Amino acid sequence: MRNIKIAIAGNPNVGKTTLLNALTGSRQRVGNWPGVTVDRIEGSYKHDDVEVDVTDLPGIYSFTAFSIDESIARKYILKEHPDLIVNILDATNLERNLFLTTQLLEMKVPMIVALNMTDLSNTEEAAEEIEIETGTLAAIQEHFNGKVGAYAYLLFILIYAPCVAAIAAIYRETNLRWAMFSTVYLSILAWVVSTLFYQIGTFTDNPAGSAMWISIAIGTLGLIYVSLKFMSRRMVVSA
Ligand SMILES: Nc1nc2c(ncn2[C@@H]2O[C@H](COP(=O)(O)OP(=O)(O)OP(=O)(O)O)[C@@H](O)[C@H]2O)c(=O)[nH]1
Ligand SMILES: [Mg+2]
Repeated sequence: MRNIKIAIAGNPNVGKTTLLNALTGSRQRVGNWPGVTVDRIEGSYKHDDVEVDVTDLPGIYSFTAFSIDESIARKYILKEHPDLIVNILDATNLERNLFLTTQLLEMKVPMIVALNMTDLSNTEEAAEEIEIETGTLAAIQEHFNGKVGAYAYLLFILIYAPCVAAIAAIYRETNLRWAMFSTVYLSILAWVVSTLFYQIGTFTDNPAGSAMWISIAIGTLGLIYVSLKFMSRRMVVSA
């Protein structure tokens, strides 16, 4: 029977032991922190008529500093001559992970580069793109529960109080009362419109709650209408 040796290499905490366990059916310890595997772990499985020995190396960032983990990994690759290296990369941290890949390439051993953690990469990339913490993005996703919430929030932002410069301009062109009125009026209108949008959009999730909020929003709109009518009559009378 033919025998081949595979070494799994990569940064700490990228899923090397998880792959070894999946391939060989062993139950080595995996954990969501770096340095879970500090020694090399071996396992084997059969594929057709080939016996495959898999070695899970300790997680390292490079071969430049001489820590014990790095020397275990380096010695293994240079002395045991694996037939193949499987270099696992954390897809959410490609730049850092690829540094080790360049050093592995220089060792001239056939290599497969495998992208792991691809299920996490969307959130993390999106968070990086708009320069916020991943946790913030997760919180936004949780609180906005989908598209309806996000659109409702957009509506609110679009309508609500004008910025300070615009309020100042209104004040200059008219008077303080009118500036204050438009600020309060637009904020309430923004709340009414976004609430109506959100509650109608998610009505089936909680019909009773939505019906209550829709009535409150329509009631508020009615109240604004009545008070505007009342105020305009008073203005006409006083004029
Ligand atoms: N979300 C996600 N988690 C993964 C994936 N692969 C592994 N994990 C988790 O990532 C953590 C680290 O996995 P390990 O297999 O211990 O990683 P390792 O590379 O052996 O880590 P060290 O031994 O510390 O170098 C564990 O909690 C795994 O369950 C993946 O594709 N997606
Ligand atoms: Mg491990």
